[in-house]
Amino acid sequence: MRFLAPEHGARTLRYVTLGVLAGLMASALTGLTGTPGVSTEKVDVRPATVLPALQRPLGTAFGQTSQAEADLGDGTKLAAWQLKDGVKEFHLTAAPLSWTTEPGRVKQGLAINGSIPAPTIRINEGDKVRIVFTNNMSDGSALHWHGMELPNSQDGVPDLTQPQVAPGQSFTYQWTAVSTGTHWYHSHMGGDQEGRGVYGALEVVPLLGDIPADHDYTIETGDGALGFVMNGKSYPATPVLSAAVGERVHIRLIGTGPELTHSIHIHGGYFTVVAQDGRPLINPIQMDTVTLGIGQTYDLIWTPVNPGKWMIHCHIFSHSETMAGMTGMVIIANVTPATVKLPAVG
Ligand SMILES: [Cu+2]
Repeated sequence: MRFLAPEHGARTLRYVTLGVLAGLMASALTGLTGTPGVSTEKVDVRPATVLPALQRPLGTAFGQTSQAEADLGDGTKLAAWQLKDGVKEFHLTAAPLSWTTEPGRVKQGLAINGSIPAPTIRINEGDKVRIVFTNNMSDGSALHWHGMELPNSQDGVPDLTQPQVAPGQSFTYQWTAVSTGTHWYHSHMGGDQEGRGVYGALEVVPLLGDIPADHDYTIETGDGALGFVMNGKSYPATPVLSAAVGERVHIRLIGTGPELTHSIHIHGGYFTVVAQDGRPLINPIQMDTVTLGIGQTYDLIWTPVNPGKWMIHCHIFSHSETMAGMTGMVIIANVTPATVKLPAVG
C-alpha cells in the first residue's frame, strides 16, 4: 500500500491505479472465501476488510469536520483542529512552562498549547491546512514545517522567509499537505526554543492509508535545556508503551536535537525500518539499533516475540544510564502475552 512518489505528475494516476487494483484484489479474496449461494450485497469489499486487525483510526474520517485534542498513549497529544471553508485550522500558542522532566527535576520549558512535545499535527495527504501561531514567549520565533513541500513564504525561517513573530504577536501559515509520512515541526529560532520543547510530530497520512500496525507510537528525542528526554520526559517519568506478543508496533522516531545524534536500540529482537524521513524504503532494513540524526525521522515496525518489560533507549550510556541505574533516554515497552484475534464477521 506504500510506495515511492518521486514525481508528482504521475502520483494521482498511480493512486487511482493502485486503488482499483486493491479493490479488485479485495473483491477476489471475498469471492474466494465467500459461501456459494450467500448474497454478498452488503459485504464491504474495501481493502480494509482484508486486514481488519491492522486498521487504525489514523487520518481524518470522511465527513469529519473537527478534531478535539486527544491522548495518543505515548506521552504525546493529537492537535485539535476545525474545518473552516475546506481548510483544517489549527491554533498553536507557544509559552513558557515549568516542566517536570522527572520527579524532583523542574526545568524552564517552552510549550505549545501546554504540551511538550507540542501536539502532533496529523493530517491527510492533500489537506489544506491553516496554522495560527501565537508567540507568547519572551523572544521572537517562527515555526518551520520540516519535510513539507510548500511555498517558500510558508517555510517558517525567521528573517529569511518571514519576519520574526514578535512576543505577543501571531502569524498564520497556510499550505497544502503534499509530502506524506512522518515529519515534524519546530521553532527555527536558534536551537534553544527547540531544546526547551517547541517541536512536535507532523504526520501526513497517505491517501491509501498509513503503515498498517496494531499500535502507533511516536518517540521524539531531545537533548537541549530539558536534558536527555524522550517525549519531553526523562526515565523513570517517560511513558510506558503497551503491546502484546505478535502485534505490529509502529514506532515513529524523530530526532529533534537540538545538538546530538542518538543510537536508538530496542531490546528483545530486531525491528524493521520501513521509512526514513517520511519516505518508504524500497527495501526495508532489519536492524536492532538505528542511528537517529538531528532532524531525521524513521518509521519502525517492531513485533515483540516475548512478553516482558523491554527497553527502548539511546545506547550512548551517558544519555541513558549511570552507576545508579537507568536515566534519561529510556522508554519501557510493556509487552503482554499474545492474544487471539478473530477476524471480523459480516
Ligand atoms: Cu543519546
